[in-house]
Amino acid sequence: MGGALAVKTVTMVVMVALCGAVPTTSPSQEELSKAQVYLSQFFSDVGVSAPNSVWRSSLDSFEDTLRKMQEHFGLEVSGQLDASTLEVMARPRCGFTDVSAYSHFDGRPKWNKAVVTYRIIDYTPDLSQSDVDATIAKALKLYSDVIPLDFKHIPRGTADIMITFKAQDHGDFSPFDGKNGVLAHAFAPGEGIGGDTHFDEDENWTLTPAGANLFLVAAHEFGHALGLGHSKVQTALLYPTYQYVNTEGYVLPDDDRQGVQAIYGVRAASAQPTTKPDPNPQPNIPVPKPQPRPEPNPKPTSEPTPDRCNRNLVFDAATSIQSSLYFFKDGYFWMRRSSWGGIRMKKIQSVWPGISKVDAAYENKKSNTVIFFEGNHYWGIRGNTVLPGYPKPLSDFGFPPSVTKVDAAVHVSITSKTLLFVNNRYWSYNERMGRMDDGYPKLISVEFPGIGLRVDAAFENQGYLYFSYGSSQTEYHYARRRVIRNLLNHDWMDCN
Ligand code: TQI
Ligand code: ZN
Ligand code: ZN
Repeated sequence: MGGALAVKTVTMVVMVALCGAVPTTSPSQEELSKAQVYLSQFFSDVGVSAPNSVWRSSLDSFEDTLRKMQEHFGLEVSGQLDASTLEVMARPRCGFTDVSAYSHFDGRPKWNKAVVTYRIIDYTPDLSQSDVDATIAKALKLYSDVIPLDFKHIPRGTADIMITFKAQDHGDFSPFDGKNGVLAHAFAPGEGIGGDTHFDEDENWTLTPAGANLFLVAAHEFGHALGLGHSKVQTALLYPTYQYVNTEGYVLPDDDRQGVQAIYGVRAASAQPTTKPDPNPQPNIPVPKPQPRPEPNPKPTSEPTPDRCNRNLVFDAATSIQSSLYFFKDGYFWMRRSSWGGIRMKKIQSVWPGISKVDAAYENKKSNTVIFFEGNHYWGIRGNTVLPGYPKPLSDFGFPPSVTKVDAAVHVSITSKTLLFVNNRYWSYNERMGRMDDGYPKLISVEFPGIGLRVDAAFENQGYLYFSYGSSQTEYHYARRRVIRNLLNHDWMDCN
């Protein structure tokens, strides 16, 4: 067994914004010690000790760490354990921090076929082609050894899993970021880009503990390409930090095996590899009945697609996502890149399986998260991935039960608040505190005179807010609280 050598943390983003609030209590001795435990768990490495920290009292550093924590959550930076600080500490930590086991993507997308094809479109110069071929095959075999699915290599044409090595922008919505950072990504099972697995060519791909080990990264990505989300078990392959382990005789860790067998079932014993008996006998995972899921891709001919060049175009929703603008309409979206123009249309389901329509959307650039609302629930999205734990009911966001649909949403960067429009009123959500602001809803026409009575899509672009109602739009300067100009939705669509 190889010992764990290099441990490298790769893009672990912790979401803390959308947790429910809990009742407050008054500070006590017990709370003080709980606060100490909390700070040491979550903020121990955040505070930078001053050079003279050796002789500073422990109370000083407690207060300093507390200040960091208060700053992080947008609380008053008092260094004191006040009621609102205790309240935040008592909140459940959301996102990737609460650890228990494997996860699946929302809607549990899977391959509904016994043979999944893959094609290696281009290679990395870091390794020989035959090493890449063998490594990819070996990484896929980890899964086909334990589930009733076979992988077939095809040298040309369209395969289910298209594999590439490319740097930077490579034609999807997630450009790579140069050496380190993101190493690779994979799309959940589905038509088109579904299952495709991209490796960042700017990495130093290796078959050793140094650099990015292609076998381990590919094995992790193929887990995603088969429908696994991240696991909370530290020893799992799908745990979201990279840790080199000996790849010799490597078998799929228990947690990942259970996760993938829960989707596809268990490969019959006769087909199990005979060379290395499984040291951990397989518990009988109940194989779930195939779940009713939306058709992956209904006949393209029967479906009218929205016409972006209609001057009366009404949007369902709009948002920025990184440096692009996304406009949603009838289950489709148009992506407009701010850098080089050009507009592409896609079906929402093809990128974010399980989401058929978007009523409202906003981007929180700080947490690198996009929220989509549909009907009475919402999803958290990062890149092409639906975050675990979604969808959630609108009530989790702090809406009263009377709100069953959000018309539009926009995050205002300068205030870190998100405006959420419902009928003729809007709410304000404090992203730093993770809760709705008091005193809302307010009337749109009173607080934003000139933008109309309602809003059905809103977005921020280049420092301006855009409020769309029907086919028209107002460009608005938030700080100056005034309308700059009126335009049409159509004006964004590069028509004439
Ligand atoms: N790529 C990320 C990953 O595959 C992409 C990603 C971020 C993602 N969030 C996601 C994919 C949520 C699915 C679901 O996790 S990565 C590791 C690990 C990466 C990371 O380049 O950061 C590995 C690739 F686990 F070590 F962090 C491979 Cl093994
Ligand atoms: Zn990609
Ligand atoms: Zn991953």
